[in-house]
Amino acid sequence: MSATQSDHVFLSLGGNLGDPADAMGEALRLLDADAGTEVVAVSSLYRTPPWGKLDQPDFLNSAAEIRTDRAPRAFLDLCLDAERRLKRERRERWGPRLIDIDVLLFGKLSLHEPGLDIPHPRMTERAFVLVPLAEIAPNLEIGGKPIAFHLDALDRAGIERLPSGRDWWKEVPEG
Ligand code: PH2
Ligand code: MG
Ligand code: MG
Repeated sequence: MSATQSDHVFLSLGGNLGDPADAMGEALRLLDADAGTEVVAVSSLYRTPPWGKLDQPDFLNSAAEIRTDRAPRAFLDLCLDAERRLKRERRERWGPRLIDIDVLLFGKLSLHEPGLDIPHPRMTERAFVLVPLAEIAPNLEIGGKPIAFHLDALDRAGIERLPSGRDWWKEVPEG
């Protein structure tokens, strides 16, 4: 992919240990600081019941729209670097803290490589992914169908939009 082409990328972020909002905010600021990568829009924060493994704390989730001229693999590496950096820093300073950054969509690309499955194959099954995503991209189509169509099929019980607004990630916590 050429360095001048800029792709719209959608991410899902989440965590349920320590201060996930702080970790997600820092991750988004790290991505935004990359030359050629810009955070275009971020959803509110959502408190979501755990999906899959139920006996764990509630998650905080959000979605973000990113513009990048990085190729998909290079962009994924940037996300993984941010994850690793946060996990490492947190472990050293205040104990474990989890953050997960998943690449949902990368422009209109369809990629199926080790570690890089785009569109994310399970994104339409997860309300904790689609609810925040629909806030920032209400007209998005996934697999040829509107995001609202996919949302209608999901159980959204217990998902709570927090009064964070959409600029929460810009605030650098004190201390
Ligand atoms: N992430 C998981 C497993 N379950 N549940 C919610 N609500 N939110 C998540 O981000 C999440 C989850 C593994 O990545
Ligand atoms: Mg995940
Ligand atoms: Mg992940």
